[in-house]
Amino acid sequence: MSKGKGKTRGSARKGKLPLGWIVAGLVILAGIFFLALRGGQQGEAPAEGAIAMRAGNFFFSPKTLTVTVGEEVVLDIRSTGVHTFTIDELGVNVRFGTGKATVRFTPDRPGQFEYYCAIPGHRERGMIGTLVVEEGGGEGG
Ligand SMILES: [Cu+2]
Repeated sequence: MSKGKGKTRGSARKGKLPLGWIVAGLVILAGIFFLALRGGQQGEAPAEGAIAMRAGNFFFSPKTLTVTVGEEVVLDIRSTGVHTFTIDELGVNVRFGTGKATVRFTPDRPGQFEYYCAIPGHRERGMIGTLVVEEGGGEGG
């Protein structure tokens, strides 16, 4: 049993990245990923899967949303002016002002529903759209 420091595995290293470099690379990648995650949570990035929407005088954009029954809908709204996002049939009615707002709801049935702004006069001027709720888990026919 020799306790020497001599490296006798010379040929084994040939053509391979030293383990140290691999570990360092993974640590750096993990760090970047971690920072990115933190940034997402602390910043104003929308939630995962959120639908970006703009509301203004007098429109919603997009004018058609397609979602799935039973899956939570998260709308990341940027608004100019005071408006609401209202769907009578689904019991959704959220009021917000200029800036950012998040509207969450889960459609419990398929179909087409009208969403609109409930501020007097806005609906008539174009703040209206269509929510299409599709069946989940494949087509029923
Ligand atoms: Cu409005």
